Amino acid sequence: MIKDDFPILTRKIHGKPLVYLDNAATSQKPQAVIDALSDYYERTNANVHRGIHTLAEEATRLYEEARDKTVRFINAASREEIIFVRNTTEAVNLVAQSWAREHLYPGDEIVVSIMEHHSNFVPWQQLALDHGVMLKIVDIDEEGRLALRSNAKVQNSKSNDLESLISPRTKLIAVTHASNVLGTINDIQSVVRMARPRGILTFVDGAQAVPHSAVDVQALGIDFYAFSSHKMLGPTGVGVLYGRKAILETMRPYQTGGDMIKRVTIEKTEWNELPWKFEAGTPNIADVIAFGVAIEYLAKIGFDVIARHEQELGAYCLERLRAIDGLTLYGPQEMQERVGVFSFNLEGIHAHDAATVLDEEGIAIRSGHHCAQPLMERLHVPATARASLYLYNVKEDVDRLAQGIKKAVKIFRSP
Ligand code: 7TS
Repeated sequence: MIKDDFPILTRKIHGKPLVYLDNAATSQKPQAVIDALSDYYERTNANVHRGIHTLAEEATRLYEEARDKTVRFINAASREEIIFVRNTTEAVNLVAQSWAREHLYPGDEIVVSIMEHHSNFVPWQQLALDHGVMLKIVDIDEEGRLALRSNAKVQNSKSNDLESLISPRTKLIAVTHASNVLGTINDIQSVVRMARPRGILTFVDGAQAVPHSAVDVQALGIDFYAFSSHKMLGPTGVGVLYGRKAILETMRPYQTGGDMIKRVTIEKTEWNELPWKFEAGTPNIADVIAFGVAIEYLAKIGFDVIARHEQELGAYCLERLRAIDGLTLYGPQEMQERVGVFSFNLEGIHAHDAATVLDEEGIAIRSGHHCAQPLMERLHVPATARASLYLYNVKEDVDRLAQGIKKAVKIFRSP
């Protein structure tokens, strides 16, 4: 059983076996990833890209091998296109600072969607405020799908679909691949088909997509892709920015200092080559290496197996949740259109109260605004409860969730 590879899943919480359903916040780590971290510090620890002693060479090789694994993982064209950062948030900020600041002018436009996590919203909003750039927001339809074209059924306004929002001044479309609240998988190829012929760049937030399915950045035809190691079995503190080489070459690093230079004189500095130009300072060596092990772990199981498991378990979860009286489920109602992220509200019960009852049952879910406040406003709710599945979850976890929710309903609705 996959579960057996994850030591934390044997824990008891309030005397009950842990059911971990907060995978959209962060995933748990298999023993192989945990071992990679301690192995590195026990056997290899040294700084990278400088020393010529054996440990330094070994650390550099392992660190750069993790980059090669990442190249294969998302099918980038070359290792120059893979930049290690701290997380998805930092990847967005890198592009906002290094690309957008230099390439956008007052009156230019950035299009984002209403379902973005704050990570892929606030940096663009702030840039827009500072530079006189306009931020346009694509709406969703009644099932939480991205409104791509004007014939999509948009509740509030028919003109807030992507096609209608694009103008000759649009320079960038930044959208999430999968929503951390609605679970919606967005049709990125259609977005790219609208963007590329018009010379508009695309930035895709892959934080919730990469853990669940094989992503091919070249097939998608996107310009930037960002994701976090910690949501796909790897350690915290590592994120990836994929950028098309031709674009990265036109960008100036926004963090400068050690490791990212070729030559420094008193008067000026020549940048290092890609990808190191964007990796200023000593990187997160141990965690990057362990991230490489997480990629290998996922690849060994295979995304066909992972996706099939999540689709089956997700369909079961949808069915169990829908059967609960007074439960409103957000996002697409068909499992094929979503990842295993289920946000819901229970009539008359605050999401935090539901989550507290579930915690007492040993079940970890998230409640709150999920760092997506514009979306909460759009859904007219202050918060939702959210259960999110991953490859180690099983049917019994979903059964425990359903029982826990029913218990919460009983407690809070009893007269
Ligand atoms: N983008 C999406 C779609 C996300 O779900 C998250 C994190 C991020 C970006 C930011 O990732 P980070 O690694 O930079 O923090 N989402 C969540 C969540 O849904 N609950 O906790 C974190």
